Amino acid sequence: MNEIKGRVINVSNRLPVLIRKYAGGARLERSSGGLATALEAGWRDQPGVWIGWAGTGPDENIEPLLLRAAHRRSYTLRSVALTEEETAKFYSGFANEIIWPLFHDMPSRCNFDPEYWEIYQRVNRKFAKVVAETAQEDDFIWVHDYHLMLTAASLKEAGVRARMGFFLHIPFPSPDVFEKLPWKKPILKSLLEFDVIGFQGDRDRSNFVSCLERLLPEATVERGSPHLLVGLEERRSVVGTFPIGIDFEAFGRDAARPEIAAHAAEIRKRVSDDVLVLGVDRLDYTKGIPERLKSFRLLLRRFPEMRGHITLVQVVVPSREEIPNYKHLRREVELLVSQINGEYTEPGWVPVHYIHRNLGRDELLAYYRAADIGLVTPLKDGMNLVAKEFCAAQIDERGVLIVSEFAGAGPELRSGAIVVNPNDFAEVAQALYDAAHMTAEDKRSRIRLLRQIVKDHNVHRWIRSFLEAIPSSDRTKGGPVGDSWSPPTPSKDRPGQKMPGVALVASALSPPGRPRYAMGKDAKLRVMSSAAGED
Ligand code: ADQ
Repeated sequence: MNEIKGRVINVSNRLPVLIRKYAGGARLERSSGGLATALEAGWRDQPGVWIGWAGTGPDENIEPLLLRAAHRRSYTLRSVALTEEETAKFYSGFANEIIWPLFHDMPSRCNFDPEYWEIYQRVNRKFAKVVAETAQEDDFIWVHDYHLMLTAASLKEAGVRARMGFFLHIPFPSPDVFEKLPWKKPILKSLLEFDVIGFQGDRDRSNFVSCLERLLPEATVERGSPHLLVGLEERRSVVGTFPIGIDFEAFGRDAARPEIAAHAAEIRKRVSDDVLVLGVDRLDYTKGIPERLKSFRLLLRRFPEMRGHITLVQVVVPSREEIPNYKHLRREVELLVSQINGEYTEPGWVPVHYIHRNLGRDELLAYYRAADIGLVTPLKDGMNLVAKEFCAAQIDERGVLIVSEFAGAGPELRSGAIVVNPNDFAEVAQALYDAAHMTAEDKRSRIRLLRQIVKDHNVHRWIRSFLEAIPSSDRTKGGPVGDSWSPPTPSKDRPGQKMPGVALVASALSPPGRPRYAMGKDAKLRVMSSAAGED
């Protein structure tokens, strides 16, 4: 590992704690979402600093609350205050009305308001200022996610000499989608100011490289081992794939507690003691919740014998409620739930149980343990930690995971999961039917495989592998190759600086075709015709 002599300074839009104001004062809450969950778990015992927004404005004295939050942690917390305008135009605006939909391949949902870009630049400089006040030369600055893609350039302008890395938790889109962004070149160039740039999967890294080829042809790409090395002018960046994981041991250990088992048994008794299907998501249009509900409705239509025997519990945590797209989504989901329940409920059986709130960790674990099928069907997702949490909590080795091919977790877990296209309602309905009829033996062998993968690719390994990719400081300035690097492979066809052609690298990295799943020998398979016209 490249030794970090100083501290690791994590920088993300949100701190792991959120300060929520109410009439009589303010209180601390846990931030929701995958980034906070993963980093909190991975960083639990590590020293360092975490810089981010606590949900508060400039005139609020939150120091005592932050000190209290840091008391139980091994790292300190520093907040970046945002004004109301910045919250609206940087966070809700540029980050969540432009980059979030665009990077999830939904450009028609983007609102390319030029003012958002102005404020995005301003807030990135603001974060960089706080980091510059905190960082020392031998620290490593690790910036997380799409909110902060411009910070490296500002940090350098401020004279910061520490090494810097960036990890994108969400997907990186293909050039045809990315090029719609009016500010595409400054964003690509700013990313190349980081010493390490990390993506969730090969698909994302390959898209990034293809975007460089199309939009910054002057950039050079060399293949190192295991990462790529991208050069622009005098600079070089390591570009790698680092699939994020969870704290497998902690999940498994906590799921095994007797009170969780008792709670899970209670859920099964009250909700369904037959087949219980579980969906857990932030309420976000990328998570494919309406599509999932339509697939479940199709299952009930196509397989009447399943009625009364299969129940979907859909848990959603409220998210980004100030953005219009999210308000519509909530209404759409609630309408679908009530339509399905209105159509199919029978005495003693409600087909969809809908929970709209943040669950505590113990309650979440109890639902994971209670479930027979984990249904994780985002339309697009960087990784999706719910898929991994579900596997880790399956200590009884009886749960089946159905996962979208468009989540980072899809390719990673394909050997044990049923992989589906979330837009193909018939396929998802069939997968549910198959999972419900899978033999105990087949279920056990699949979930064992999955648990092994999730255990091996855990959050600690993710952190280690990212930090190991940090090049020595001379390397980033085009100096000699550092210890952790294999020499780049020169192109035979086109000798010179430029790698086999960026396109060649990109195609070599493309994920293989989607595998079909194999059914257990006793499962009752049915061939379904197209669902056209039914939904
Ligand atoms: P998210 O889009 O937030 O993360 P995900 O990875 O699924 O998505 O993480 C969600 C987290 O929130 C999970 O830890 C889950 O347990 C928790 N959660 C969801 N609903 C909940 C509820 N109702 N109550 C309590 N907890 C709930 C982003 C990217 C992902 C990527 C992560 C980490 O979009 O693709 O996997 O970052 O890199």
